[in-house]
Amino acid sequence: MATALKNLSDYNSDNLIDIADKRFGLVVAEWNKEITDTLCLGAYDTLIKHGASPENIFRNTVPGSFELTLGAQFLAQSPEIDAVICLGVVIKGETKHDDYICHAVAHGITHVAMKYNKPVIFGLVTTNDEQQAWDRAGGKHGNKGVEAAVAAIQMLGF
Ligand code: DLZ
Repeated sequence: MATALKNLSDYNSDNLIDIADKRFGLVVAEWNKEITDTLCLGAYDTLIKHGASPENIFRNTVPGSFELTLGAQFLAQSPEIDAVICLGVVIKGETKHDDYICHAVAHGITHVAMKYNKPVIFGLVTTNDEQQAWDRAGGKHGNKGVEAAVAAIQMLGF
């Protein structure tokens, strides 16, 4: 996770597998859209940088992070998709809604990964405020979308 000492986008690309023939499903929440679009771009650019073909990257949107699980399931059940990357931003509000959403998504996408036996990556930025989210979407803590894409590639090579 992001800390002041570790930039999310620092990673060692030496051992990543060739992903030229791999197909990726991106599920992107529209809530906090400007930030999730930036996460998505980070993930997309990283997949391309490591050899994925644009036609093998399928971007789908869902209304909010809570829907990431079902979106992930729609994609993961397809034999055409090798890995799914879920991207969302949940910002703490006055109530505990963020807790419920984050726990549901963490449980949900873990279940999808186990059910379909393929990588389903948790690219959910969970912060106290909007600035902290931007810090993790191309800001001082890197881009969580980049990290999510690298995690997908690493798991494909597991
Ligand atoms: C309702 C809601 C709230 C309050 N906050 C967020 C948020 O910070 N980030 C996010 O991605 N989605 C939020 N949502 C929407 C829920 O994820 C979901 O889309 C709705 O509750 C409909 O199921």
